[in-house]
Amino acid sequence: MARLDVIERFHGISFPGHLHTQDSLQSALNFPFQDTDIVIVSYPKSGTTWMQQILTLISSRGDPHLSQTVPNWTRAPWLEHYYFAMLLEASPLTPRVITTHMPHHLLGPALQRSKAKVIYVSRNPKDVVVSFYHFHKMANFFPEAGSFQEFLNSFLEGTMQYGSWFDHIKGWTSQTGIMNNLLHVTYEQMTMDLPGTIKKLSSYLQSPLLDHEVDNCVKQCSFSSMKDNNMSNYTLITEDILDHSKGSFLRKGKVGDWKNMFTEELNQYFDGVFKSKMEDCNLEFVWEEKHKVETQADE
Ligand code: PPS
Repeated sequence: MARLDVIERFHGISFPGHLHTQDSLQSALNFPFQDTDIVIVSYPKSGTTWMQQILTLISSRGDPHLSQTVPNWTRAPWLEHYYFAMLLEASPLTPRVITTHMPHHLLGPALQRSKAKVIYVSRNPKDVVVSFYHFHKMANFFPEAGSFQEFLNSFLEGTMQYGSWFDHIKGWTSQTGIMNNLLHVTYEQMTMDLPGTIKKLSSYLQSPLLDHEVDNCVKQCSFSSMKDNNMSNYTLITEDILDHSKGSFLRKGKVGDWKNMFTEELNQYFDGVFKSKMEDCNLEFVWEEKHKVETQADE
């Protein structure tokens, strides 16, 4: 099933037909979650693969074997992909780790029927859109990216594949305090304090790790180690689907790379749209390392 040019429209959102069918999307909404399930929820390019790696390592108590022998999509398969059932069967992790990019208004009801633990991963949307733009250039199952400005417009309008970033983050994070089994972790927290984030996650999952186990997780979850690992760097995907000559899945792995793509004008435009779309959201974002912000303010 290549279907590289197919787009599936589902509840007003576009999904790549290479990975999704109407049946697989509908099955995701009816999935019988188990109370022991761990569910990674993210908008694309927010640190999903990184979280899959971290949860694999927590589950293995720092032992690298599974993270080095089983691809990330089998360890923590995507709920809405058409081959989900087959991969879930093959996944070696217990408890099961399931990944999804679905928005809350679609997946919330299925999750409510269980006590599955949800980990919502978010990232500065400016870095998300830059990462997604580069990924569109190498992934043959997405439409042409066009110019960065065109891509950014579509991101801000919420018309690109996987829908609106704004609806996604507001939908899921508005559940903090309502769903008592939801933990919100940011890409920036993982960057600033990976050992601390791993400890927090392992406690949330009621599987606290010893210090040396945390150290082993950190080693296997570093950008360089994941980039060198065929089981997390997507090089197993053939060229007709991911054109590796046009980029790397693990591209830069940096906080603030958006500054290399945004002009001052685009930045102001983005900030204006962000302000109006996030007016009804009181999340406090820390998207830069604190000392760096202070240093810049001092300059
Ligand atoms: S996807 O397609 O939705 O599954 O993509 P996702 O995994 O959410 O996001 C890919 C970006 O995450 C970066 N990444 C990391 N950054 C730092 N450290 C580690 N270990 C790491 N693993 C993945 C990856 O490089 C992509 O970001 P960019 O900015 O493009 O480099």
